[in-house]
Amino acid sequence: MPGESAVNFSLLHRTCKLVVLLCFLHISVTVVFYVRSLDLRFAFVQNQQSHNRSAAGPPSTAAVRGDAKPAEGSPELGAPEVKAAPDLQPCLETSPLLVGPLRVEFNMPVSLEKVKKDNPLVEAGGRFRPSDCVALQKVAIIIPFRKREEHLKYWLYYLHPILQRQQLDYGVYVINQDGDVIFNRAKLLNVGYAEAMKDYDYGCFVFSDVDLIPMDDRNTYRCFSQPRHLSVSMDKFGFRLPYNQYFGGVSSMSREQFLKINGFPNNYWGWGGEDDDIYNRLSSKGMSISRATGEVGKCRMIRHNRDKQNEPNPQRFDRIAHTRQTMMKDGINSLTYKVIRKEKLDLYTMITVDVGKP
Ligand code: UDH
Ligand code: NGS
Repeated sequence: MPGESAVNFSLLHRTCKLVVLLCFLHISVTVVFYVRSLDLRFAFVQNQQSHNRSAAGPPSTAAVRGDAKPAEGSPELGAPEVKAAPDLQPCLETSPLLVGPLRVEFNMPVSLEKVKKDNPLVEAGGRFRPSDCVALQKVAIIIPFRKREEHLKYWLYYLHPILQRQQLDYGVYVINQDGDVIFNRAKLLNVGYAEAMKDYDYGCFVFSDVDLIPMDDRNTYRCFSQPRHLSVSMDKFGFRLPYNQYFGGVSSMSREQFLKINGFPNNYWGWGGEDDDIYNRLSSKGMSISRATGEVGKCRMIRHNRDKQNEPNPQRFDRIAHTRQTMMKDGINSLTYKVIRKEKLDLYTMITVDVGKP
């Protein structure tokens, strides 16, 4: 019927109009979202370029011009690297990113992939420097190492975020003793110093056992006007110093302080005494030990059994009795070793080294 077909046609016409309108709406919305996403991507790229070396934190943590105090210690330690970033101000003496006491435990599994994902601003070889201010010190962190992969994962997991919050220009060096001959902690530390100096103009050296984690980020891993003992109150000693001259675990020294004592002894094979020898060296050169308070200096040790080929050194008592006579002959000036491999890994530089045998 003609009337019925007219009604059908008008219904069809209206439906078509609605479909066209909906299509138009859909295309418009798609275009708007596309343009906005382009904007965002552009902004993100810009952000990456200006912050590609930044730690997460407030927008500006630099000192207000003229307010920044030089770092405690020699001018060389505090000298910011003006050449690298001429428009940046020195970082503040106390980083505003610090959070204080930290929960440290070792009962969860940790993977290097996760640590890498959690620390996107750490660069190859375990290098970092803040992007919004010039770090007050360039710090090489040296870890003596052999067959402690599990401990190293925890160390990297806890320390990278802490060191970034401390606004240090730092690099992590794991000095891996090759082979199975008896372990030599102090010689590995000397190797770490020598190898790190080939990489960058470090002015400060932190020497850390792989199994020690600070429990407070105010315990800054930097150098001071006197050599610093950083593992002040360890859980295994009931959060107290075992003895006043104790200088084991984690310590820091500026390049000048290290060179003044001719570095560390090379002839302590096996466990014990090398840290006491280092203490003797410092004290014989008129230096004293600086420490954070017991509260700020708290740290946890990852429990472990004695390693193979690191038995107590029977010669250690005799050696520490003669530090003053031997120290200027045995040290960084008499160091010999052979680098087997140097690998710039995502979270640290691993240097595998043949340190010889007794
Ligand atoms: N280290 C290694 N591999 C070794 C030996 C030592 O990586 O085979 C490194 C590591 O960084 C370690 C540091 O050297 O943290 C000091 O060695 P250590 O941990 O053996 O010294 P510590 O005084 O322990 O911590 C001594 C043995 C404790 C036995 C406890 C038994 N319950
Ligand atoms: C001393 C050792 C140090 C050692 C310290 C703590 O007796 O090397 O104990 O050891 N000195 C000598 O043996 C001469 S610890 O309890 O951490 O194993 O660092």
